[in-house]
Amino acid sequence: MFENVLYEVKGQVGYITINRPKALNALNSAVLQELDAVLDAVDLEAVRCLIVTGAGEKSFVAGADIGEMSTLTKEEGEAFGKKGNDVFRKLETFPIPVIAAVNGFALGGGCEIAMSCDIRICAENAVFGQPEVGLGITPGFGGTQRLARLVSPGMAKQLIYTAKNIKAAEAYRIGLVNAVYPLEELMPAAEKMAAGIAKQAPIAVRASKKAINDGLQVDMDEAIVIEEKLFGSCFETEDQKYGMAFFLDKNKEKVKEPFQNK
Ligand code: DAK
Repeated sequence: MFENVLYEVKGQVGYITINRPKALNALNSAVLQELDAVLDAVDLEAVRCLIVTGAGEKSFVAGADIGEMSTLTKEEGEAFGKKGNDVFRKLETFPIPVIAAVNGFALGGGCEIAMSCDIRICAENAVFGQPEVGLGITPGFGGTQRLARLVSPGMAKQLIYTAKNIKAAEAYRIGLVNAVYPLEELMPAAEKMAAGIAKQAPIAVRASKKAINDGLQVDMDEAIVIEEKLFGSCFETEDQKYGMAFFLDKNKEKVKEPFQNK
């Protein structure tokens, strides 16, 4: 359907591949536009988890497209930033979980798109960083906000102020990624995790994502109310009735059926 962003569904998992390998998958307006359209096209009845990765073996996303950005006026810069921020936020608040499978460079906007996903795993060749201040700009796609929340404010400040890249092992040590794999094992690991998510009760998974995301924006008293409401809503689902009835059924011969997403 598109050339800069590929989308494929296998089973209950959707694969989004940023596909500009000649520019190390740098994000230009066309990529951002296509990513937005791909997210709008995801069939949420059928797909239960997304995996985002980069085409080729060298790069996940090497940042926003510096060539395109270099000539922007203040107004155009704001419009480009908004386009990116809107689509990253769409990814972050997407109803189903999104796993970033980081296969190489994740710099600037690349690190930022990975941080907009729910879960990050990476290959041993991954390199993370926010090099923007070396280009005379601040991180613009949420890097100042998400990195500080994901690692620690002190570590985020160090990475952003020094513009220094880090390798996979350091990204793991500071909690930016959940796991590191040899490159050839990265996609199988992402697929295994996605399949593990897809077989759980989908409405409960979505509600858990919403509870975590929304709860992190407010204080604990409000957050716990958000959880209570989403927890309560699960009791209107057939999947809750089936899941609990299956557990309580003492017939050990019975095989668990897939959840119906109802
Ligand atoms: N943009 C455009 N092209 C890029 C690119 C990028 N970010 N990164 C790589 N490329 C292109 C290279 O220009 C080269 O193209 P050709 O010369 O072959 O035509 C091709 O990809 C291969 O790259 P290299 O030849 O450089 O490959 P190497 O292996 O030698 O080096 C590298 C790989 C990733 C270390 C290097 O390419 C590199 O340093 N790239 C730039 C990384 C970077 O600085 N990324 C951060 C970009 S800044 C905002 C919104 C968003 C942002 C900021 C503000 N607002 C408006 C609010 C975000 C900013 C960023 O992401």
